[in-house]
Amino acid sequence: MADYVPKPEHKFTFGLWTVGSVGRDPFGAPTREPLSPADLVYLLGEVGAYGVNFHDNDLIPIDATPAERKQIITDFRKALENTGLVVPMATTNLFYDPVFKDGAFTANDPRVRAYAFQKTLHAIDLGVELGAKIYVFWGGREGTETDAAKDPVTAIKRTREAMNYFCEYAIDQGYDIKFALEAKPNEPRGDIYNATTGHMLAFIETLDHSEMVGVNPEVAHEHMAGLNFTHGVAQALDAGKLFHIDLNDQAFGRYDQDFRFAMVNIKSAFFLVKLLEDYGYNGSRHFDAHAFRTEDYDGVRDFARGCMRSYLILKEKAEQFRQDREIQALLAEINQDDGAMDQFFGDFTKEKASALKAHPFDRVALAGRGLKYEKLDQLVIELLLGVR
Ligand code: GCO
Ligand code: MN
Ligand code: MN
Repeated sequence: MADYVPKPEHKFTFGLWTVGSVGRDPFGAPTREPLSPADLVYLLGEVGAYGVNFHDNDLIPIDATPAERKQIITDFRKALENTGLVVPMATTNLFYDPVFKDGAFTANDPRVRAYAFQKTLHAIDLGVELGAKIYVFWGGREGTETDAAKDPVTAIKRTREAMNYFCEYAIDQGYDIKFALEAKPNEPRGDIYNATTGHMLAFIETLDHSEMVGVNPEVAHEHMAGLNFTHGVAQALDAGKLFHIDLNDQAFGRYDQDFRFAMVNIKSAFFLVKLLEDYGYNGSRHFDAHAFRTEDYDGVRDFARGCMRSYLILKEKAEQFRQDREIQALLAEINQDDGAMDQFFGDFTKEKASALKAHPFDRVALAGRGLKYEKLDQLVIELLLGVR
């Protein structure tokens, strides 16, 4: 049995805002004292993470003086050097400050939109300066509580204009960076545009530089929409668009929980890890979650270690699934193919279509075959429960 120790090749990353969460919620004040960005890097170094990601204002407060900015960056860089952590991803905070109460790129006020562009340009520069190769766009405020207030087509057009602009900016600066769009259906807005990973994938194809833009799907966000996260990720993988991923957990039908990875839905977490490993996803495994409000910083360490450990355990389970003779025999049986139908598939030809139209099928016999999925699924459950 493996020791489940995180290693750099696992590319486990955390945001400053995740382990740095002070336990505030809509009903209660912080339960933990804030730590500096440098201290958070040391904490992540201690638990064995590979990288740290940040929003511009997680690192540099929105009203910091140039001297403060310089000092923070110096301390942060030193912490990175001392711990060996890297910064694979950066992003912009376009949701916290009251100026963004009506959104950033989709705000109705053109001055707010221009300010959001300006803030993003500076934040991209900051991310690149610290080594980020992936830049995430999460439009938490890009939505509305009432469709009386904003034309949804205009909102999409404004988002497109923004993404086209930032792609051109990155090209113009010669930055080695790709953009990853993160969907969420609601929270903090009543409804957020481009609500799911599927929406984002379709939207990306309308961009001028779609090759520079992919997705950053998040477990909790798709679960909030009642969707199968693994299927959304599969679609992104198939499209070559899985640039980043936000791992956490979320009970269906609840508020935005940001729980420790695999804490609630072990089975769907298993199929997700299996998918990522089967298809050789080689981007960051980023945990966008935070410790319970009940915890002190030891609890935060337990939380961070737990995210990575559960991922590695599930990775081992995925390997066990591949090695399990009974499971593999069932899969072989389920997917049996004598090649007799090959003549009808592949590229369309008139002849193939005529032959197919004339072919006799025993529909009743086909329908009558039991597929053994019950047996297969029970084997998966037993594997996950540790009795195989
Ligand atoms: C959320 C989002 C954010 C984003 C982050 C990085 O629900 O608050 O998941 O945590 O991932 O802003 O873009
Ligand atoms: Mn989230
Ligand atoms: Mn996220």
